[in-house]
Amino acid sequence: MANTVREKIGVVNAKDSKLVLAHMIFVIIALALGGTAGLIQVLERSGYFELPSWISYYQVLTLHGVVLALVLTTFFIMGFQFAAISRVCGGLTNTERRIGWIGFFMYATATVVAAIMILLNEATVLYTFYAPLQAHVIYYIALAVLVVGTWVSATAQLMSYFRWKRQHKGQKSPLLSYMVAINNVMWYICTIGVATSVLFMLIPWSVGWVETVNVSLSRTLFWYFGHALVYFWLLPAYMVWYAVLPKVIGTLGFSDNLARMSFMLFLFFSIPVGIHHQLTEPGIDAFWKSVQIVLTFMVVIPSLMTAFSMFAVFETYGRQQGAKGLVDWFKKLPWTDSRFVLPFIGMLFFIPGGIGGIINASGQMNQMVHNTIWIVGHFHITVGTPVVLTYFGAMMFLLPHITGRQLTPALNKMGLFFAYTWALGMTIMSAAMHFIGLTGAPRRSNFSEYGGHPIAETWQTYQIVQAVGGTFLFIGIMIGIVLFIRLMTSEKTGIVEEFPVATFMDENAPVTRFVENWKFLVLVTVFLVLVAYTVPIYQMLTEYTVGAKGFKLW
Ligand code: HAS
Ligand code: CU
Repeated sequence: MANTVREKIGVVNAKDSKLVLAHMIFVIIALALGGTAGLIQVLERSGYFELPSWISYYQVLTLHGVVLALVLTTFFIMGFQFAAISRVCGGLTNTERRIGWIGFFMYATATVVAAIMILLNEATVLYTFYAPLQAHVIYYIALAVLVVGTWVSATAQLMSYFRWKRQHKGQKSPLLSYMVAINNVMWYICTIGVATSVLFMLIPWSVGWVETVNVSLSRTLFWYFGHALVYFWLLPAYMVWYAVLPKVIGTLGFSDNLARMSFMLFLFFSIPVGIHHQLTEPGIDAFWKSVQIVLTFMVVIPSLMTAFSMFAVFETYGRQQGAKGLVDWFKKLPWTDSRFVLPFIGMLFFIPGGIGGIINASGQMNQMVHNTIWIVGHFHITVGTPVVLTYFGAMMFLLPHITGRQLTPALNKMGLFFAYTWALGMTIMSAAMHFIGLTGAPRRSNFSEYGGHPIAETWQTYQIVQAVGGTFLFIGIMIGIVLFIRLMTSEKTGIVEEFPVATFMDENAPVTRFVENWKFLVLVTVFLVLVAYTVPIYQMLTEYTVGAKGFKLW
């Protein structure tokens, strides 16, 4: 189809589709690799399986974390954001697309190099690469290139957004493009932390130019980035919830303005909260920990706004379908549409996921759960289900859309199976993790009987339950892989699968001005970062300066 026609009916054009597809192929490979690594871990932790001596548990764990939490997410996010921008801003220009390809090649190459270093056992430092664990310098360089690559792609997307704004002076920007812009601006600001740590601390230290590294500082710079990273994962899922799902089920979105407001709050509050990952660490005053705890509770608000909006959309839809009682609307939802069911199951998981997050963030309760497998349970029902099932829900229309194929009834059904198997496996696995975490079972650890300790003995049954859940999950992943391959290769019928984009109940209401005033947005964000981080970082540079030499514990 000629590009102009495709644009008119709101289709990602053929050239942009190639760029998106290149990203999505990495997503599928990452899912296969990471899912296999995950299966190996639950089996090893059950005590009934041991890895051969040439590969260690921690190497597999590093691969699992990096490939799923960093690679799958990054490639999906950048690919989806390109698709979304292209869809709503009338296609990328040649320059924007070229910049997008440069970004893609940077993080694609970096990913391959990083994966090789992990497989060579030169970077068994887990996905958080905490110092003083020390990886090979090539691994750190690969991470730096990966981050810079995402900056390049994000720039192409922002160019597109600002071009649209210039061409449509005085108009409200398309919601999806605004959301992409917010996520990218947040990404620029938060990645400064990890880039600083990698470039100025970890690389010189791993090459041997300096002997020691300031552990507190490097971890603080990591978490300055690391918490915002979890929202970088989450926001594309929220883009789908706010701006795609209402159209999928056939109703209006609740409020365009509310959605923008919630994204603005994410920009403000995603970054100055990283210390909630360091509540048990020395070298940070209790006062600054509590400041960041308060800010963490602020970042819960936009998620509650999102929950409210989604309930409103679903209830309104159900009542349009004739639902009468208090909860009748629930039954009227389109339970046979995988594009709806996948993200919806994600939302259900996010209710306990979010509650768990609030528990983690509550100062004293963090003492109980920190460094236990409860945390692993938490992130499997935040990033591991709400986020990725929403990504896969989007794949159901995106893959056929960009390849010119169709979401056939059979493939749709497979999508439903995929969703339910995942949900079953994840419920079993994450429940077991939460329970034993509460009695102290550690995270980041392979099977151990802890010398026959009576509490450790009570973990054993749950670790087997965990393995059963993980196995179901793995089966779900295999269904997903087959499904995605079929979605990209099924017959071409000439019909373009829709990329649904919602309109809103307040579609014609004027947009609140400051929400798109980027100077104001960046200023507030930087101000909050300075409030939260200036003193703790100053103290690390002047008082808590003791350095550690590198350790290779593998
Ligand atoms: Fe978290 C640790 C606090 C959200 C991911 N988190 C982690 C780690 C990861 C992670 C990966 O304060 C481990 C890092 C590591 O390796 O060490 N987290 C929070 C808080 C939130 C939160 C307060 N986390 C997330 C999200 C993640 C994620 C989102 C990934 C995408 N987290 C923490 C803390 C730690 C932590 C501490 C450190 C712990 C430690 O000690 O190490 C909040 O943002 C949560 C707010 C969410 C809600 C839920 C809203 C619900 C919605 C769904 C509505 C449902 C509908 C359907 C509409 C309040 C939007 C309903 C329909 C029906 C019919 C019922
Ligand atoms: Cu966090």
